[in-house]
Amino acid sequence: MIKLCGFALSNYYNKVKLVLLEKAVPFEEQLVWTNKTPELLQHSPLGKIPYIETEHGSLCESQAIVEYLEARFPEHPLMPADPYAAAKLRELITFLELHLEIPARELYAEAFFGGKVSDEVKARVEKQLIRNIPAVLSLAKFDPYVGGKEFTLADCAAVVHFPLVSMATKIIYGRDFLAESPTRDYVKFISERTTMQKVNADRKANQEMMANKPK
Ligand SMILES: N[C@@H](CCC(=O)N[C@@H](CS)C(=O)NCC(=O)O)C(=O)O
Repeated sequence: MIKLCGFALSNYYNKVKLVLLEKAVPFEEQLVWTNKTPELLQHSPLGKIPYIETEHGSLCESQAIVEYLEARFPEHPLMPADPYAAAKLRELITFLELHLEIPARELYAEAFFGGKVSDEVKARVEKQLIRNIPAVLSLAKFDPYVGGKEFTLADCAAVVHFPLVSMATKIIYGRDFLAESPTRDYVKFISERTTMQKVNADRKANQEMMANKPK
């Protein structure tokens, strides 16, 4: 059985978990924090979560994982068969992660974890986000799903990344950079799915556990 390793507060963990739930793939979860233990580094060389364990070995990087799941469990497809349509969704996922979530991630230490981010970093990230957000939104369809008429892997990424970008920019710059976009209604709509309700309930429980975790 697939074992999903990491913690449920993580957006990338939840992207993979949502894919597993949507595809109705049986899986178990193992709580792994990101302390850089030799064991974690063996599965994930940069010590990041999530990773999965399969009967063939482990696999990290959420996009590699979900593409593997999609190929290995063809039931309940989350990607179209048409190569161009599938590539357009991969393009969208790349924009959502490489050009939106990853720049915003530099703010999380201060926005969510009680740390401090320098004014220089804040100014650089602000510039990147102001340039990149219209590009991401130009590719997103919200019709009603982020890539068009069907629920796909792109939704499993978008629904976990948009809220973090909104919250982080609101906290750091006093303004939600996605406020003028359809992302808020979209996240609400996707959050009605029973699969996403489970992801969110587990995330909240993990957040409480993390708050009480010895440092
Ligand atoms: N590109 C990675 C990103 C994963 C990632 O950044 N995970 C975070 C948790 S949300 C993490 O492990 N952070 C700890 C670290 O970077 O040391 C993926 O898609 O899986």
